[in-house]
Amino acid sequence: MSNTQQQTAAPAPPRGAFLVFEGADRAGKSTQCGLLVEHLKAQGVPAELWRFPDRTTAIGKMIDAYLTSQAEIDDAAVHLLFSANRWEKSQELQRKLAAGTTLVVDRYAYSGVAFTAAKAKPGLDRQWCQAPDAGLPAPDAVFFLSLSTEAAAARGGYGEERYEKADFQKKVLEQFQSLRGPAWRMVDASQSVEAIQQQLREAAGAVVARCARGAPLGRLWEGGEAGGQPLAEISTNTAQH
Ligand code: DGP
Repeated sequence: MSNTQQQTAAPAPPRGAFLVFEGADRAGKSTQCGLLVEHLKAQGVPAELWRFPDRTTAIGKMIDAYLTSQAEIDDAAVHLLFSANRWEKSQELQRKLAAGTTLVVDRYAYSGVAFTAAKAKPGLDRQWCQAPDAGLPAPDAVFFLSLSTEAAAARGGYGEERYEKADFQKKVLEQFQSLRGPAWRMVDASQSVEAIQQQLREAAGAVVARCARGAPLGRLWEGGEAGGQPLAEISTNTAQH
C-alpha cells in the first residue's frame, strides 16, 4: 500500500456484532441466545435475537411445512430453500449491524451444510452444500454448544420434527466437527445454564467491543476451515477471529 493510500484510508465505522449459535438439537441454544440478548441490552448494547430458519417469510413457511412433515420436498430443493431464507434476510441483517445493533442468531449456514451433508445423498457433498451460502455475511463468532447425542436425549428426548432422531443427530454432529473454523468457540453444553451463560457473556463482550472498534464484516466461506478453540482457551486470546 502506498503512503497516499495509507493517509486516505478511512477508519472502519463502528458496528454491531454478528454472533451465531450452532449445535445439535436440544443443546440449549435458544435458552442461551435469549439470556445473552437480555444481558447485552441490560449493558446498554442494542441487540436482537434472530433465528434461522425464519419461518415467518413465504420461503420460511415452506420450510416449516417440510420440517413438520406436512410437505415432502426434494433434498436438494429444500437445501436451497434454507439458503434462500438466509439470503432474503441478509440485507436487513447487514443494515442492522451497520446501524450498531448486535445480532444474536440461533443457527445459520453451518446448520445448512451439516443437516444436508448428514443425509449422505449422492451429489449433495460438503462442497455442493456450501456453495449456495457463499458470499453471505460471515459471523464474527460462532458459539458451538457441544453436547453428546446421549446427553441431549437425556434432556427429555427429541421433539416431533423431521430431523429430531438420535441417529441422524449423531451424523449432524460429525458434519459440524468438520466445519469448525477460526471464528468458532466450542462451549461445553453439559454445564449449568448459568455457567455457560457466564462464559458466553465474557466471550461475546470481547467480540462486541472489537466490532464497535470497526472490525470488517467477512463473507462466507472466506474465513478458512480450521482452528476452532475451546472457549476456555479463547478468554486469553479474545482478539482472534
Ligand atoms: P430450529 O428451529 O432451530 O429447531 O431448527 C429447525 C430444524 O431445522 C432443526 O432440526 C435444524 C434444521 N435446520 C436448521 N437450519 C437448517 C438448514 O439450513 N438446512 C437444513 N437441512 N436443516 C436446517
